[in-house]
Parts: sequence; C-alpha cells; structure tokens
Amino acid sequence: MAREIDGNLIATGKEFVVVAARWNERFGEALIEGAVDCLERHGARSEDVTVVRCPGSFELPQVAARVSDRLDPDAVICLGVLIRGETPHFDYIAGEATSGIGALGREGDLPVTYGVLTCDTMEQAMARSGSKAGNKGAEAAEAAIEMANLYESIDELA
Ligand code: RBF
Repeated sequence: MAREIDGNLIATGKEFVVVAARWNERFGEALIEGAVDCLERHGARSEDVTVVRCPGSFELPQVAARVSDRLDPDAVICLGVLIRGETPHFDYIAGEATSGIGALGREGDLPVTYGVLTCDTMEQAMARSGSKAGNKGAEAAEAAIEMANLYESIDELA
C-alpha cells in the first residue's frame, strides 16, 4: 500500500507568528482574533503565539520574512484586509502581498499561510472576518497548524 502522510491539527508545543496589516482595522482585528482563538483551541500556548502588526498588506511579505528569520517559529500566518476603491492600488497591493507571501513560503524554510481578504465591499469584508459566515483568519491559522505538522512529517521521512 502507498505510504501517505499529512499534517494533523495539533498545535501543542508549536510556535506561531501572526503578521497582520493595520488597514481596515475593524476587520483586521477580527481576523487576528479568529486566528489566535483557532491556534489556542488547537492547543497552542498563548506565550507561543506572537502577533506582529504592520502598516498595510503591502508590507506583509517583508515583515513575514523578517519574523521567519529572527523568531524562527513553526509557521507564519499573514492577515490583511483590502477593500477595492476607485484607484488601481487595490490590484497592485493585492498582487504584491499575494505573490510576496507565496514566494516566501516557497523560498523560505517555514510554512507561510495566507489570510488576506480582497473584497469589493465592506459587507464582504464583514462576512469573511466574522464568526457566522466564517473567519478567514481562523482558516489561515488552521492551515498553518496543518502545514507545520506536515513539514514535521516530511522531515521525519527524509
Ligand atoms: N493596505 C491594506 O492593507 N488594505 C487596503 O485596502 C489598502 N489600501 C490602500 C490604498 C491606497 C491608495 C494606498 C496608497 C495604500 C493602501 N494600503 C492598503 C496600504 C499599503 O498596503 C501600504 O501599507 C502603504 O502603501 C505604505 O507602503
């Protein structure tokens, strides 16, 4: 039978850094709350979870790279809220944040997960950062737990 590996959702004993952009703060704080709550419910100790706030989503990859290097956690979770305005900035910033976070995950040693909302309206931002229709911060945190355990399982096989 084929060997199968995957990552479990046990966060006990693991360290996480949540990097969060300050823009659209009301929704951003709800994403942070969702992420931290998810990590702790899965067993992470509160002293093993660090929240780092940066100016905006454009800066997420820069700060995520820095904390990966200096704090060496088991995974980094990036959170931000972009709401489409009248300017093309939305697309530029969303593109930079998305490709920068992806590149860091590929090129660095750690899992880096993506909880950046790209919304047309405030209503969408509310729905994606709430507790009823789902909280994308919690989803990104859950992915980070799974990825941290998956990397551990892969390393054990190596
Ligand atoms: N950052 C966000 O995280 N979400 C936004 O919706 C957002 N909108 C912006 C719109 C404009 C026109 C500009 C110039 C910046 C915006 N930023 C936003 C901030 C950006 O990510 C970055 O922090 C700043 O441009 C400073 O480098």
